[in-house]
Amino acid sequence: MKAIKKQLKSFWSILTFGLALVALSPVANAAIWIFDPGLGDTVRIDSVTSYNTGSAVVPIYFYNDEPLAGIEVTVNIQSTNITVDSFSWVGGRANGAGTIRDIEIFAAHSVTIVTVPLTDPLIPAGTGLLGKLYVHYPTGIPDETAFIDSTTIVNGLIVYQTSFSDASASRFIPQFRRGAIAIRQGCCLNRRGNTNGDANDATNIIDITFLVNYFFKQGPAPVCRQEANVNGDAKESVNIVDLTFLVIYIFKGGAQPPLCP
Ligand SMILES: [Ca+2]
Ligand SMILES: [Ca+2]
Ligand SMILES: [Ca+2]
Repeated sequence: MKAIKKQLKSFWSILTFGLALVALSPVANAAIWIFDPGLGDTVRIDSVTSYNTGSAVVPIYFYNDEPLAGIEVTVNIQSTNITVDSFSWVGGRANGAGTIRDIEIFAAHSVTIVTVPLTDPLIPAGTGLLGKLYVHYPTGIPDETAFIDSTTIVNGLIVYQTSFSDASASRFIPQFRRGAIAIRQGCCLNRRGNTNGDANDATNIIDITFLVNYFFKQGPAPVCRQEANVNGDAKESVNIVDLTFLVIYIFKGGAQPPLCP
């Protein structure tokens, strides 16, 4: 992530310079806003549930039926509990080597994502991932559902919104499908120990394997922190101590994991 951030900083300086030139240009002053020239292009924010892990990852998708010379997406999370950390283009459709990518974070809960291909081809018509938004929140807050909308308003004025630029640099506003982050406490059922979160709440060797993969093989994180905090320590820490607790319980007849909080 550090390398990406460093890269972004240099991209941002190039982009700022480019935007300054555009602002000074008389041609750009006649900036053309047009209606979507083809079928309805779309930006779609996914909806995710986070079980008190303190973080969430929200995929953002886009559809375009003509090649694009630029994408600007503003994402505004309607909760003061949730803070934007970063945005990753990895695995997305606008991740080409010749593409400027940048993010600008406003007021912790709002971020604008800008991407501009510098070299041909432009972002081709298609559908798929733009990238993933990383956020965090304090653990232990009451359940809430925070909608993720577009547009950042500063002092009553719309400052940033969502737009696409077509091949002739004309901007238009795509359809926007808002998403949500649901924060829920109630993920832990009966006793702790179901680290892989299976639907039967079973605690067995598969949960040991799941923790081993998470700690040592970059496997997915447990979705429920309280289930993965197998020894039930007060800080809800998930670490090697929990793995050891589970191994002793399953293979050596050790103590049962404690009840959920
Ligand atoms: Ca359980
Ligand atoms: Ca399990
Ligand atoms: Ca623990």
